[in-house]
Amino acid sequence: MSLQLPPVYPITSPAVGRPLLSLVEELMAGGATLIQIRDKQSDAKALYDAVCAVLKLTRPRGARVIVNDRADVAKAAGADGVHLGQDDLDPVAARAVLGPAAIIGYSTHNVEQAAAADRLPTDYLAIGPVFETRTKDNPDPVIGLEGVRAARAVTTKPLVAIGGIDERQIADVRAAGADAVALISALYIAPDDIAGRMAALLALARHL
Ligand code: 3NM
Repeated sequence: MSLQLPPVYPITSPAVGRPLLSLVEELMAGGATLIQIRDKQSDAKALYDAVCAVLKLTRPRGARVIVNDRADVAKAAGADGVHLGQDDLDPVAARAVLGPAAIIGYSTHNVEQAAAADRLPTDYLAIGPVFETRTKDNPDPVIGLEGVRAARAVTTKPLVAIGGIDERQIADVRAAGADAVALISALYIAPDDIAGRMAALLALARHL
């Protein structure tokens, strides 16, 4: 059965300046059921320790945890899956590491990559950046809503739109064919009320 994505897929960021565990706690309080741990700075040991601590928090609540980039860390920690970039371990190799039950997500940045990714052992594809983003270093060119539509046309896999998305564009992005929106900065504009923000964005996306 294909993966059922929640309409809002939050990604953590060390830049928020809140401890990771409190961030995850707030995202769950706001209704998050799938959370990606993204930390480009930490080494494997620190990331492993962080993911293990996150899993202790999420397991009793049933939220699933996806580790950005590192299939080895996801496997060792017992996370639910990995989100791979184009320069990470390729999805075939990651599937060999993680086994059939793990969730493997894969970033694509244009229609050619999305079409190629459709044939790989991935559970969902991400497409972006849809809009300008200041969160990612060296982002690929902005693809716009047209890029989301083009990706939708070449894959039946669950599709996550990412990059510069906030409440103003969720409806358009979903209408262009995205099953979910992955968000970073839109979630953390009010660092004291991440739960409230998560809940508001989820309610908005659910009622479209
Ligand atoms: N990946 P924000 S854009 C992590 O294009 C990431 O694949 C992208 O953050 C891609 O919601 C991006 O703050 C940054 O723009 C998303």
